[in-house]
Amino acid sequence: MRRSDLPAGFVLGTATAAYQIEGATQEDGRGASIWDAFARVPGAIADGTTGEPADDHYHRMPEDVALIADLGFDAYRFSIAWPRIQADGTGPANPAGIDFYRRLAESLLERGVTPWATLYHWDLPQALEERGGWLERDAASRFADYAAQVTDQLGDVITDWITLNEPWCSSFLGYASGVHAPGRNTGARSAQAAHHLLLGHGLGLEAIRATQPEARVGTTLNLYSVRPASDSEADRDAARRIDGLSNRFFLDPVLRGTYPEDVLDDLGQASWFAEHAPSDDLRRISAPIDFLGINYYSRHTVAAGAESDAVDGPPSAYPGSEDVRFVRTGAPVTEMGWEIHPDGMVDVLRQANELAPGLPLYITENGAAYADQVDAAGEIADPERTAYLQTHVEACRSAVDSGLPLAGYFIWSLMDNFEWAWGYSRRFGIVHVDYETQRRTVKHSGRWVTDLLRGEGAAEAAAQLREG
Ligand code: IFM
Repeated sequence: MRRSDLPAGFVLGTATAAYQIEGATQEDGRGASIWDAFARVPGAIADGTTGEPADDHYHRMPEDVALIADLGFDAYRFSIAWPRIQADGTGPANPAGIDFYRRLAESLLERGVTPWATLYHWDLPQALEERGGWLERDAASRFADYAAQVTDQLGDVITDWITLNEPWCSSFLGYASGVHAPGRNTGARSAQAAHHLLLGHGLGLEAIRATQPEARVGTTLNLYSVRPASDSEADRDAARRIDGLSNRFFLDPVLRGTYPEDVLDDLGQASWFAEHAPSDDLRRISAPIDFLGINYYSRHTVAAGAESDAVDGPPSAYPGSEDVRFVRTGAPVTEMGWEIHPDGMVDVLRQANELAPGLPLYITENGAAYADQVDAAGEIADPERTAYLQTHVEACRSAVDSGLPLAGYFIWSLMDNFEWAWGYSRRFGIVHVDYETQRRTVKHSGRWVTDLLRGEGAAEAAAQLREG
């Protein structure tokens, strides 16, 4: 696989998110987010850690930008921490918060790397959660106000904007299973949070178009390739439900301006949506976007029948569809237990393209967690991650060759970081972070990426340069 196998102009980038890397959670006027509060709840995070200091990126940003540029990436997708801009989710933008992201964007541009900014990667200001969070319609208006201020003040240095990252996680992991912040168990009401998030996308999009007409704006959904474990009617219905809640419940409103009725029925939410999600909301949610971002990691194989550990585990993230099992197929999995299935990436790209033919698509996240070991020489050999990335880049090529409008691919993640409910116990980076010293070391997968981006031997030459 060579870079020249992909079309000219195909964007190759890497991604992170604010809470996962920045640290400095109480500096320069940053307010508390739902993740600051949730991480302090005993038992919420597997290893008992928080996003402090994470990768200390807030203080090491210049070094990290140099790393991104040296690795050879075209683009860097980061997120803006809402509580750095508005400590309590309202009011004028905090100049120190704006200044940090301006310096980040300018440093990237100086090194020839295009900044891509996500406005909401899960860090809702805690003050807004205390007013009901995403279960309240007002959160959407607050988000639009925040988006308008950020794009107004940073629109001269950032052109590519993503409104939301993975609203499925924010709504169903945050408000149904509660394994993510804010850790609430509201059952099918979590679908109302999803509507308010999507409305936030629609209102935010309008606000960005008004402040920065030349911006390229999209949103990012986490999509799964879903298939039934057998051809039985019950298993096919299970697949319909999981495809419905994970994929169609977000794709349809954004790309077609409708909610899938079967999913509203599964959720028992048809009457709430009839009353509270008027056609005007859907008109805004489905306003034209410049691209769709897709985060793809894995395939789900599902069967009828409840999970055996459902009684002891957290409430389902699939309210109304609790009678569905996620089947282990025996195919290789990453340390997250996620099945590796590169062809599924082409499936989800095709699914999106069928709804909006020709709309540019970007894989805004793809990557793998493995239990990396640092050897005696300080090297991190991670052949499984390299194979994962290589097969998914090859899947990009297949997608392009089959005529799908895939325009770019971002690796999750630049460096090891705070993996939400898993804390620091899962490593996704192509750069290793020693959390004791904050030393960054490029893993073998990172060298493979540099060779892909710049040609064979580039990684070795760069390493020699670094060593002086
Ligand atoms: O770390 C997350 C990221 O924040 C959102 N997408 C999935 C990644 C891996 O779980």
